[in-house]
Amino acid sequence: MSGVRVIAAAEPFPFAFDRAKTAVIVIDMQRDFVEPGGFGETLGNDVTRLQAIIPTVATLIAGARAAGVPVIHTRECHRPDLSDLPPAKRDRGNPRLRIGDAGPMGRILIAGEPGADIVPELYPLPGEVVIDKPGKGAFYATDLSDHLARMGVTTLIFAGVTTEVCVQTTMREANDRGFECLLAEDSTESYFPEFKAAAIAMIRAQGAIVGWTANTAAIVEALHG
Ligand code: TIU
Repeated sequence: MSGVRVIAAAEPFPFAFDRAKTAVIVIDMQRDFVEPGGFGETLGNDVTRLQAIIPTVATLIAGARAAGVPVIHTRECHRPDLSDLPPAKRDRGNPRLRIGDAGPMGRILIAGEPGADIVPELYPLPGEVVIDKPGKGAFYATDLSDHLARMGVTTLIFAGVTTEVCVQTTMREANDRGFECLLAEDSTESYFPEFKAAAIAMIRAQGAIVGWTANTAAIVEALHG
């Protein structure tokens, strides 16, 4: 279980990590972001781009589970009474439905509603940590730090949506907290391909200023190696 692995093909240079101190964190693979009628679509986005990565994320999750590497899941969602939803977030933009409004998958981005849950293909197993978060970053107003400390995790492998919003925010938060961060390039997606490309470039620029990136197949191979 222990032992250092190396992903030679990682960018901007090979990524070494201890499998025993690593977790995969899957950001916000919720129906509200990837299915029609959810939050993402009400913001005016084409959600089919995000649906396309589900099989690849499933491969990453399966690889982690088979290697005994913990998988952590996050969900961006709010309390039913909206007490954790600042007006600055609710009133932003001009969506067809705002957070808390009733949509075809229940109330938009509200904990416990069908739309706020994780897509069935990537559903957490019993015992896996699931973090409900009111912000874009997964550390803000959550107990994620406590879980990672308890688990002895020092390296995080990132997947999920969207690359430049919740994934990048969480990766930056993790980087500032001292975690080694690797993004699975083909297990993340954005509504805007140019934003995904830019986020990946800025994460690994300046000698991995935020972290590394690698393909899911290379990551899974290293997890098993
Ligand atoms: N999870 C996440 O990225 N939340 C967003 O609102 N993303 C958008 O790109 N809108």
